Amino acid sequence: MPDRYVPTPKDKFTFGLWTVGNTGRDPFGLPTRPSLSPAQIVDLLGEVGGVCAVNFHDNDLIPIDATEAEASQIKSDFTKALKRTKLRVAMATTNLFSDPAFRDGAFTSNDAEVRAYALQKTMRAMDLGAEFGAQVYVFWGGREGIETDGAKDPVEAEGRFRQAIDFLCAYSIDRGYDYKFALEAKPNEPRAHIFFPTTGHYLAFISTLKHGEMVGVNPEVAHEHMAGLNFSHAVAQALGAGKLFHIDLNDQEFGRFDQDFRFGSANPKAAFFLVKLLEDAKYQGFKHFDAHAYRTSDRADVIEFARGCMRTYLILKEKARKWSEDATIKALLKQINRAGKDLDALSAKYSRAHAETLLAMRFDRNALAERPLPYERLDQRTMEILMGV
Ligand code: GCO
Ligand code: MN
Ligand code: MN
Repeated sequence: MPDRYVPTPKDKFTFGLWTVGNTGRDPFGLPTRPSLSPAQIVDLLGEVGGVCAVNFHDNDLIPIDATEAEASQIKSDFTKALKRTKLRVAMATTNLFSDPAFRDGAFTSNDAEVRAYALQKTMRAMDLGAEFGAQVYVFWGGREGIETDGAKDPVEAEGRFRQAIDFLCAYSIDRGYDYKFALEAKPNEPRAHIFFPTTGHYLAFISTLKHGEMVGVNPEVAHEHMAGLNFSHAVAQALGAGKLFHIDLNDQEFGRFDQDFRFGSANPKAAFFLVKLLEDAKYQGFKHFDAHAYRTSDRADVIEFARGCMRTYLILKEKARKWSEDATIKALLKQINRAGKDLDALSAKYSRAHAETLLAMRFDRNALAERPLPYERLDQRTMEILMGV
């Protein structure tokens, strides 16, 4: 039987240079894998197979202190690797967190010169992304936060962040770039408290922007799980607002440090409902695996890691179809979702007549409370489908 879980570029799966290029360095230990050049990482992704595109931070591609000659050599090697592997660039972003200049944030820094430098660095990184055809521009404010609340006035910090995004939207428009901005929330790590800790915070923030129409969100599984939240609910809200511009797929044990695990490896049931949500909603954007292989992995295992992310997505996609077509599930859903056309028509739109009708209705609370809700059966059947029974 042919393998049904082989990805193709049409699946729009992407990886960042920093994901498969991760060297295994952590706060306690040195790298366990050699550092690869951008071109070598693209070649590795070519070997993985079926990947659509690659993403980068400005300094993943061009080191912060590279000379012009070095930069143009790197770009030319990178371009050749993209050609060789038939990969493209989907998303670009700015590294506003590694350099010590940004130790207290970038757009929300208390230092006007740091804020100006952050804008300059982002505009240059936007130019770089556009040069390679990136369509999405991600903003992850890793250092935009505090350890002690006395350090920053949070109202002022929010205002500074808004001003920066307004400025950069205008820059994108002025340069004729077709970027969609995607704001990525995270509650902590590396700061004790990062501003805009959840996707919901950013969704509310977007409505206050001058060019809110070009700004959406980039939710990440691990980040909502770090906050103890249901990721699918965050994604659903973004979908409902028409703001799911990008997504970072990975996995994360609840209550742990930022783990960036292979997609679906820690919470397969949550991953299943997420894939089902994205597929049901016909999400058309890029699906970026912002994850990295275990520190113990060698190159061959990194390739397995990347294949595993995509394979798990495709397996869960098939499971989602099975779930929707399953006779038991269908019957249960029918039982649970009690239709009421006339009632729905009443509440669909306010009119005084509708209000009067609702006010005059008599509800049998006891009967309502007695209607069966066999969610145990539903969940058990879900688990059996997932476990392949
Ligand atoms: C993290 C973040 C980053 C961002 C990346 C792109 O936890 O470190 O997820 O990987 O996604 O900087 O903006
Ligand atoms: Mn992350
Ligand atoms: Mn991310």
